[in-house]
Amino acid sequence: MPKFLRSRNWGGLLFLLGALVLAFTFRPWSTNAQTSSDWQSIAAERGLSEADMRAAMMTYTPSGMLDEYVMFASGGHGGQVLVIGLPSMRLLRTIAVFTPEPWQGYGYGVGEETLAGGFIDGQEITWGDTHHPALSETNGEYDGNWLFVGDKANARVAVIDLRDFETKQIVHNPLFLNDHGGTFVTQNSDYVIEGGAYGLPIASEYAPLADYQSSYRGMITFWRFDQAAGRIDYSQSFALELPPYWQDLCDSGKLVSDGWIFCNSFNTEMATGGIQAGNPPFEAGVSRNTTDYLHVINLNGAVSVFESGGAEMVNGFNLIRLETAIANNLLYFIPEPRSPHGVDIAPGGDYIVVSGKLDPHVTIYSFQRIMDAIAAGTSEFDPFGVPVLPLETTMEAQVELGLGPLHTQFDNQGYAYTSLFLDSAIARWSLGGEGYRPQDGWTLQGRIPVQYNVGHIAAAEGDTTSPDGRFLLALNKWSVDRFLSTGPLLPQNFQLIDISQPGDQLQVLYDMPITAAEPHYAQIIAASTLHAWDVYPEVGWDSQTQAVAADAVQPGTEGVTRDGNNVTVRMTVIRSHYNPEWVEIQEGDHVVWTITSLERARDATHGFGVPYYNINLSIEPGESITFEFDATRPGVFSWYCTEFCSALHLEMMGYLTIAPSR
Ligand code: K7E
Ligand code: CUA
Repeated sequence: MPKFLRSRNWGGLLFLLGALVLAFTFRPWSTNAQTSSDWQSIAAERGLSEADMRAAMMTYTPSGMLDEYVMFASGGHGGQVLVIGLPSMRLLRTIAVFTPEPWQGYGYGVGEETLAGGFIDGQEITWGDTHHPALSETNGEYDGNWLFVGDKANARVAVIDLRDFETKQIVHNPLFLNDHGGTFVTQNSDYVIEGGAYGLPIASEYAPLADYQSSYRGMITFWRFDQAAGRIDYSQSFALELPPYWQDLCDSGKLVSDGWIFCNSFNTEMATGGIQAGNPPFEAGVSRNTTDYLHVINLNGAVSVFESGGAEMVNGFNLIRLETAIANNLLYFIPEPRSPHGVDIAPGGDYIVVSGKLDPHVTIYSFQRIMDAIAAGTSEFDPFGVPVLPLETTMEAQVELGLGPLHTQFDNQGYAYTSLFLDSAIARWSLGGEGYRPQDGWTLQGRIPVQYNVGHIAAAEGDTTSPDGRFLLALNKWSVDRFLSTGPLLPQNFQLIDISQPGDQLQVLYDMPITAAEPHYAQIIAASTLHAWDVYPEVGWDSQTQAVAADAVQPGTEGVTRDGNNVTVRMTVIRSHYNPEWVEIQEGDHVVWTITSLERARDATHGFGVPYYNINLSIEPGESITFEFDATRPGVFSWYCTEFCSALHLEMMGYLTIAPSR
């Protein structure tokens, strides 16, 4: 029998159910009252337990009722972000980030400039691997303004504007070609942090693997975010050179630890693989050591060094060299057991939790103890001269949780939650520190199985200084038998878990298949903090600049004009027609085409799909879009509206005729 059914709260719930049944049964005004036998027979027919019915009541969201939370989940190598409502687990929208996406018109007439910001040395890249989304923060609380997300594949960072849920900027640090520990923000979003991943020669120039120690390096990038502009300021951003260990995940200090960054690492062995040459494979070579290094980085100090000219310009980007970092006390290491993955800062900023994939414990470091150890000095250094602080004096506690601990989240009751990849479970444990649960100490409180092989977990407002508790999401890598088979490629499984009850009472409430590559991480924000626009604020809006476009088309000024081979099309759109409906041009023309939506009604979006020329726009109410193309193929092209916008939507079309040149 599940724990939950034995709990005291079940009695309360039964009472509530009973009361509801009575209320419905005796509603004199009701013409189709539900009886208790209806409830019971439906449950019996479908084989639902009382716990199932509780889960349904906690998640079921009738038509018209809105969700309390919004979750932003990365979309893995689908290169996008998924927006999901909680507790209903309804997919609200996808946000195209690193990958063109036709519904949003992203890469098919709009967003080209944004996507091009992420091309590397002119190389067109049309996919990304989003791992860690980060909501912008003010004073350590999500403020609902911006979302950042990193691309592990190509070491890029994107900025998404949460007024219209669109990607506005993609940046790439030309010194490095992969990342993982990104994105994380400082508590006022001054910096967006992008930690490196696998060791590489700086700027990915050629160096043989035999020269790994001398020529390869690790890296962390601090992207300066300009809140007023809503953009990363490339010139004020800088990177820090690190030894060629594999930096894994990072988290940003907060409150007492504001201004410090923590990254775990692996491969302090500096293994270079080579299974084909008889060497141990990476998986073995990288896990030989019993400890790797927690990186403790003094960001405030690094900013001072950068501002006083301590960075070098390398390949067009500001880089603080490793020697400079060591000389200015910017970098310290602390041993962390074993093959670590995941570093998470407690809500008070006072504890740092590290998991070791091959260690059944989580290790908790105290920020105060780390500061004391730095002040005391050390006589130990890594091979690159980085000071190594002792594990014994900086560690606050270790808690044994189970096999394969990865990632930790926090709630409002002084509990922490850690995913157990190998055990396919979530462990709840108490933070024994002051302000958390000193009465319980640092102890395991309970575990709940999840299906299966959980990676990250995300708690409601979980990365803020004041998490909400209530809900925790398990981002499971494997779904195996949870859903009907759709062939050999299976979805991931998101499971929503109720964490509102104390001790070992935890319940899985909902399973949601995710069919858009592998989400790695998610953040969950109270829906009331978001202030998305219903429609663009004014007619003629340019969503790139978030202001009225200078070239927006005024009604009455529509038409097609020509200057030599350059054709300008000025078009408006409103239900259910385009104006003009004919665009007659010549082969060889270069066309600049602006479409302005005159719509002010919510949800009155129009599309603009043109065959052959690979153009498809989403023109949202008030939006103005300008795109260009070369009329290379003569013929007749019927464009049409791709959104079913009105009863006469099918009539919403027009003809582009391109006469052959002679
Ligand atoms: Cu999948 Cu954070 Cu990239 Cu762990 S990461 S699971
Ligand atoms: Cu406009 Cu359909």
